[in-house]
Amino acid sequence: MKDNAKIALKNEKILDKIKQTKDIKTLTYPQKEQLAKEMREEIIDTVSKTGGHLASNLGVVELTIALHSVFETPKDKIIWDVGHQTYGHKILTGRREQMTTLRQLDGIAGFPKAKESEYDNFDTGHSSTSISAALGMARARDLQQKDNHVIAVIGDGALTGGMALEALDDAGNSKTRLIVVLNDNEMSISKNVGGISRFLTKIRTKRFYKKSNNFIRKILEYIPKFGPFIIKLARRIKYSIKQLLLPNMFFEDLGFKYLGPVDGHDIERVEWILNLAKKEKEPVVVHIITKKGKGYEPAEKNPDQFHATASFEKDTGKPIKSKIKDYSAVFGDTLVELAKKDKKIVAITAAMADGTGLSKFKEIFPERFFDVGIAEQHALTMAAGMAKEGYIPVVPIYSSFYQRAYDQVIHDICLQNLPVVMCVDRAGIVGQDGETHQGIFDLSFFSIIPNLTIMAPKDFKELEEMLTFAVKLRKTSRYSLSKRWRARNI
Ligand SMILES: Cc1ncc(C[n+]2csc(CCOP(=O)(O)OP(=O)(O)O)c2C)c(N)n1
Repeated sequence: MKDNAKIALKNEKILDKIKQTKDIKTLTYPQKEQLAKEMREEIIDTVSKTGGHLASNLGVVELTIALHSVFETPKDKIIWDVGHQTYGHKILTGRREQMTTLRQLDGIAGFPKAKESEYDNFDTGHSSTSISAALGMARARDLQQKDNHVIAVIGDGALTGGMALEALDDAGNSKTRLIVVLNDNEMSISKNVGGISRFLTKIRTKRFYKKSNNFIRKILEYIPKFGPFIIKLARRIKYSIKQLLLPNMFFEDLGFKYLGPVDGHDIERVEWILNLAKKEKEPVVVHIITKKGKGYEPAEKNPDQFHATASFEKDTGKPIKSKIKDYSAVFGDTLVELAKKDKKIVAITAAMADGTGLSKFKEIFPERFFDVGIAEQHALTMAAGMAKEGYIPVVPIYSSFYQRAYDQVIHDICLQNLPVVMCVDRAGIVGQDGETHQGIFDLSFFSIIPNLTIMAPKDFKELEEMLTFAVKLRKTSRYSLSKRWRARNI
């Protein structure tokens, strides 16, 4: 019996044997599956005590193992988009023992931190940055004639952010060697929305095309003389056939080679496709399909609830502390009451309906509710357009994500003096999510903008009154208005 197999039989944890990422490469596939199981158990155990991003982390366990198996990390650089899914990566890269300190003062951060580990190649936290950063690193690599790989791992939710699309546009055109792993679980925090999401669904459902394509090729290879000729001919017309079957060849038309989709929980398949990507000399998209919350029933059933969670009972998934009423909930309830009286009120979210307290509004007024994807810039300029046409757009966004849309606030809303009610959620210190999520700049950057009234409620009552005032002020004055509150929950 091989030594590796003995490890599993002795009932020892495979994780105990992983001292460096090189050790993962020596494992057999059954051992890697066992490793995935152990990582899941540790992630669930940690997050049940510390709170954190559970469902996204459970979804990428196999991908994390495959990435560290196929690539020479940290020489090859992995850039994790948003970075909320890096707990498994941290466990495998020397931080397993410290995971009990996750998201605590001086503990392990909930997002990648270069100062924490050489395996964290780029600090993330805000969405849709990975492809830009990876392309920058790939271009720098080429200028220095180095040969390492650069891999951006981006979710289907993060792909809805404008910056990701700008980066795809540039990267595809540049032909720079770069790997983009698209982790498609059909979810942003809630169900993913928009045209890109629909397009990905189309690819997923056309999987039969790829399978039948390979099958036909294999048969043709057995036919002497004519077989290879037909294959050659088929290759020539492949593009047009593909276009016929997959009308939206989005990635290939942008200049990427597209590989996939494959089951992201099948480590062997994921390694196989990553190895194919590794050989490419041009930018390539590797499309993997995963399940958010994989391996933990409560999270599989309610991936949105377990996207980010407070501490919970492991056996049931129930929260340890019952949720107290917070500012977001008061905001949501008040807005619903106001919207009942005024049909012009509309609510806009950038993929954060639950977090910003808009779930009730969405349910009661679906036709006046707009989830635009992770697209804060678009959300605000779209709000400006609606305001121009006489509507009262109310746009709650977390303070740190308002940073994304600074120009839209100035150029599209305030300079045109348009009445948009901008609600700044999670203002102030937010603690566990760390510096990328602190809501500490909003007062400084909002206070110098003309035509903007700022209010900061100190309690729930003031929040209700200020929101009511904001909506009315907008109807009687030319001033647009921003409202700000401190969150008690993170
Ligand atoms: C600019 C910005 N807006 C909003 C968020 C909040 N946010 C964190 S993760 C997430 C969803 C990401 O979805 P996806 O990329 O598909 O990853 P998944 O969690 O599904 O694995 C959102 C909206 C953020 N981090 N950055």
